[in-house]
Amino acid sequence: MPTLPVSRRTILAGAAIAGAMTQIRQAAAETKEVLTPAAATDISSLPRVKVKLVDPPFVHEHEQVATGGPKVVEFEMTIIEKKITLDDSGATYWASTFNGTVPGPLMVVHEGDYVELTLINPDTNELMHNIDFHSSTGALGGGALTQVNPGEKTVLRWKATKPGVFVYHCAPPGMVAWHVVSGMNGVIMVLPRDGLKGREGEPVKYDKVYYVGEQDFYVPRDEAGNWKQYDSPGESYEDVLAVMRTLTPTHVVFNGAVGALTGDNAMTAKVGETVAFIHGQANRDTRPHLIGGHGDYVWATGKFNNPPERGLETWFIPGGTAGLMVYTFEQPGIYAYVNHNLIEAFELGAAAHVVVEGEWNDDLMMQVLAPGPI
Ligand SMILES: [Cu+2]
Repeated sequence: MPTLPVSRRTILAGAAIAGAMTQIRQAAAETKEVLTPAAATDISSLPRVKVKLVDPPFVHEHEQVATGGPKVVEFEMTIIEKKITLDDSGATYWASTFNGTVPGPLMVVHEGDYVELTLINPDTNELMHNIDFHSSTGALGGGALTQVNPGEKTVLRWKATKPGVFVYHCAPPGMVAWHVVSGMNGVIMVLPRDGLKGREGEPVKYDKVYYVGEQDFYVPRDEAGNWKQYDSPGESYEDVLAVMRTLTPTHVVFNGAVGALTGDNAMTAKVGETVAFIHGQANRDTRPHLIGGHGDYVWATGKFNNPPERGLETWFIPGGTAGLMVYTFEQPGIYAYVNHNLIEAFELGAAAHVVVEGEWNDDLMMQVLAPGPI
């Protein structure tokens, strides 16, 4: 066990976690032994690219079809524990975040690239964190090699061998579920080097891409039914765990808060534009649906070695998975993009808007008679 400063996080880690910690460290040690011979691959000649991550729902600039061979793509993320506001009824939550946002930023690389992540846990934080990439291979997805206490940083490199959109999330021993439902998750997209393809091998290209991270939150209430407030993540831990164990979220939201992607923050598109929607849910099943539109190409479970489904109305994304839908807008208007458990969409918050400009097509739909007296 490492020497940790005595603080609440040590208490949270607790004796119950000691066993798991030992196992993880053994796994890390064994992984190191296994990895050492294979480390012979010389990547020193590969070009290095430094990517500046951007906040969701936006995605950093990237090529859809890769030019040149594999690269080492460098990312940096700082972990920030922060109190966020979930809605306008006063619900707040001590989120743990990658880079300050829920979800964490989307990363894009191509199959065969190396992802090199610098993960920083500033000493202003209270908790230990790490990162498990579902897209990586070995060592608990990197979780066993990236445990950082406040005041530490680490660098992890892994090869992107599986194409698809994949969840990444924090997974500290003994506190995995709590960190994941505290917002500490995101998505990485590993594109095929020659881009996305349909069932017949036709290229699938997008004009723009949006990234929606769906998050279930479990916010404690007091005896009077009011949202409880806390001064730190550690202080909220036991109460939040009690709500988590009911499996009944108080909030299911897109991008960290009710209304984060509606009104002035709505996504936008034009008629004729092809838009890719990446949707991650690190913990709970979901079923995205675009009201008034369709999923032209859908990788519901997000893995590009499988052919996409066509023309879907709703698609199912199991918890712990990211999916990709591509749609060419054919009509202007305000579309709602929702989790089609409509209670979760309209009562708990899982709804976004896409404002689409362009010419109305009467052939696709017209009001033959406006509503009026019978
Ligand atoms: Cu964490």
